[in-house]
Amino acid sequence: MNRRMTTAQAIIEFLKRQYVERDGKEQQFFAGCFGIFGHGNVTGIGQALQQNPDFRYYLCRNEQAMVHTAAAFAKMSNRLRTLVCTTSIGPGATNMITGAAAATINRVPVLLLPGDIFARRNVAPVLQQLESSSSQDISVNDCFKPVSRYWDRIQRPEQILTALPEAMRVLTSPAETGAVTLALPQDVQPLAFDYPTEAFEKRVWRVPRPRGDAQAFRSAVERIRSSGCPVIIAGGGAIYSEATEALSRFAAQTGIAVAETQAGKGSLCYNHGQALGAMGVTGTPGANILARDADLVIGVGTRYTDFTTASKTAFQNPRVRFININVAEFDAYKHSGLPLVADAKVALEELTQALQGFHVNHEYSARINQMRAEWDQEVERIYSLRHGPPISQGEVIGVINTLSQPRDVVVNAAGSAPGDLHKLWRTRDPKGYHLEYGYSTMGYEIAGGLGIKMADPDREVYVLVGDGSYLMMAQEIVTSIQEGYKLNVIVVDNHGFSSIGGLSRSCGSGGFGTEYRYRRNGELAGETLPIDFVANASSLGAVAVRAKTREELAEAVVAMRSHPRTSVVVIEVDIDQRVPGYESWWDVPIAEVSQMESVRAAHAAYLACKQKERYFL
Ligand SMILES: Cc1ncc(C[n+]2csc(CCOP(=O)(O)OP(=O)(O)O)c2C)c(N)n1
Ligand SMILES: [Mg+2]
Repeated sequence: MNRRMTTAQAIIEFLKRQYVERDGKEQQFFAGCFGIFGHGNVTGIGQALQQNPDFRYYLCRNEQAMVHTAAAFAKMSNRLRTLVCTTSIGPGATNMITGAAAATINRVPVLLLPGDIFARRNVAPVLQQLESSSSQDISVNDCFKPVSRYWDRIQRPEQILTALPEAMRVLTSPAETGAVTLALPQDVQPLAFDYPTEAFEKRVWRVPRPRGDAQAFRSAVERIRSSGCPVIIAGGGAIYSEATEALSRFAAQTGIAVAETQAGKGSLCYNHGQALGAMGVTGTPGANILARDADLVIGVGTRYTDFTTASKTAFQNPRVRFININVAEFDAYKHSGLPLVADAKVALEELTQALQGFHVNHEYSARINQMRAEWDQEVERIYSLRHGPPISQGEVIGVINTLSQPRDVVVNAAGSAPGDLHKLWRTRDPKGYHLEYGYSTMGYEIAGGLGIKMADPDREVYVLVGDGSYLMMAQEIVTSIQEGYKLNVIVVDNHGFSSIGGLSRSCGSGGFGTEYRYRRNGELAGETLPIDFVANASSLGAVAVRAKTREELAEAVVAMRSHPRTSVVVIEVDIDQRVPGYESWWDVPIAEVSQMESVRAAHAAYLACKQKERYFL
C-alpha cells in the first residue's frame, strides 16, 4: 500500500509517529516544530505543517534562538524528547549553525530542517544561493556538517525513507546524540511520491541502559576497594540517565565525595553528606582540594572539559587513576581511564551492590564534613554581603536561590554568572540547575528558558541573564508571551562584560574593550551608555521593573511568581564585586611578547601555572 504525499508531508507524517521508551515509559519524541518561513520552506514543510495541526507549529523570532529553545527542551527532558526546527534557505538556515554547534557540543538532540537550493539546478543561482565555480553540489548548508552528528541532503523524495531512520537512531542514542541536519532543497519539499504506508506506522525507539563489560566492572570494583582517597566527578550523563538517586545511595554507602561539573550540577542535592559542589575552574575549595589529592577519580557521565580538569591541573596526585562510567566509548577512554562503557544508573546500582562493606576512612570523611561546613559558611557570606548599591552578583544569586522553590529552574549560559552559579547555587532538584556551558552561548538564556518552561510548565523558570547576553538575544520574550509560557527574567546589568573584563585584567590588559561606554578621544572610555532594559523589555510585551536595592530585588522576585506573563526585573550590580576563584586555574594563553609591562608580568605568572598541566598516560 502506498500513500501519495509530498516529501515535506511525508517527513511530518513520519516525525509524528516516532516515540521513545526508557524504563517502560513511552512518549512522543517530537513535541512540535519551531520555525520561520521563507521561500525555501513555506510551500514545503510550511504547507505540510499547516495540514498537520496535531503537530504544533511554533513561530519564533530568530532561527538561532529556536535551536536553543529546542536544545533546552531536550536537555530538560533528559534527551527523551525534542523539537524540530524548520528554516528557509540561506540566512535562515545558517542562523541555526550556532544553535547546532551548541546542541552537538552539549550532546542534546535537535532535528534541523534547513531549506536548501534547488536540486534540479536549472534556475540557479536562486535567491540566497552561494555559488561555486568548482562544484554545483555545494550550498551554505554544508557548513552544518562539522556541527551535526548526522547530516544529509535530500535530493529525491524517496531518500527520506533511509535518511529519517538514521536521523532517529542518532537522535535517540545517548552516546551519539546531538544536532541532526536534513537539508531539504526547496524544489524537493513539495515533490509528490508514492510512499509505502509502513513508513508511517508508529515506531518506538528504545533507549537502552547498557551494562558494562563484566571484566571491566570487576576491575573497577577492585580499583575502588584499593583506593585511599577517591572522588567522583558527576557530569551531565548522571542527570540524563536519571542516575541521581543511585549516585546518592552509592556516595552515602561508600562515603566517596562527589564533585559536579556544570552539566552535572544537581546530581546530588546540595545538602547531601558527600556533596562537595562544583568541580574545577569554577569549583569549590573542597572539590578542588580533594580532586587534587585523589588517587582515584570516578567520572560519571563527564567528558572532562578544561573547566572540569582545570586545564589538566586539577589532579596532582602522581598515582591518580581514573574509572570512567560513560555510555560514550569516546569519553570512557579519556585520561587513560578504566573504561566502563555503561549506563550511569545501572553501573552505579551494580557498583553499590558490589562494594558493600567498603567505606572511605574516618579521616577522609571528617575532611569532607569540614569542607562542606566551611563552604556553607562561604556561600552564606557571599549571599549576605550587603554590598552597595549597586549590589553584588553573588547577592542576586542568593536572593533568587532563597526565594525560589526547590523544583524551580535557574537558567544561564555565558558571562560571569555561570561560574558564580556553579559555585553558589544551592541545587535542590536534579533539574533545578540548567547551564549551557558546553558552548557558553551568549543569547541562550531567554530562548533556553522558553524551552525549559515548555518541557515542564509546572516549574517556575528563572532566567538569569547578563546585560551583554540580553542585548545579543532578548527577542524570544515575544515568543514566550505569544505561547503563554511565562518566564521570570532577571537582567544583571553591569554595563558590559564582567567576565571577559575580569579575564582581560588578570591577563594584564586592563579590561580593554569590554565595557559599554561612549567613544571618547578615540577610546571606549567615556560615560556608560544609557541602556533602558526596563523600557526594552516592556516594549516586547513583558511586565518589567527596575530594582535598585537588594530589598527591591527580593520584592520583584516574589512578585514575578504571580505575574501571568513573562516578567523582567533589571538590577544593576557592581562590576568589580566579583565572586573569587578557589584553588583552581584555567589555561588562557597570554601574549609571549608585549610592549606592556602588565602583560609581561601576567605571562610570567602564566608560565608558572602552566607547568602543573599533566598528561594522563
Ligand atoms: C555568542 C558569544 N559571543 C562571545 C562570547 C564571549 N563572551 C563570554 S562572556 C562575554 C560577556 C558576557 O557579558 P554579560 O552577558 O553582560 O555577562 P557578564 O560578563 O557581564 O557577567 C563574552 C563576550 C560568548 N560566550 N558568546
Ligand atoms: Mg554584563
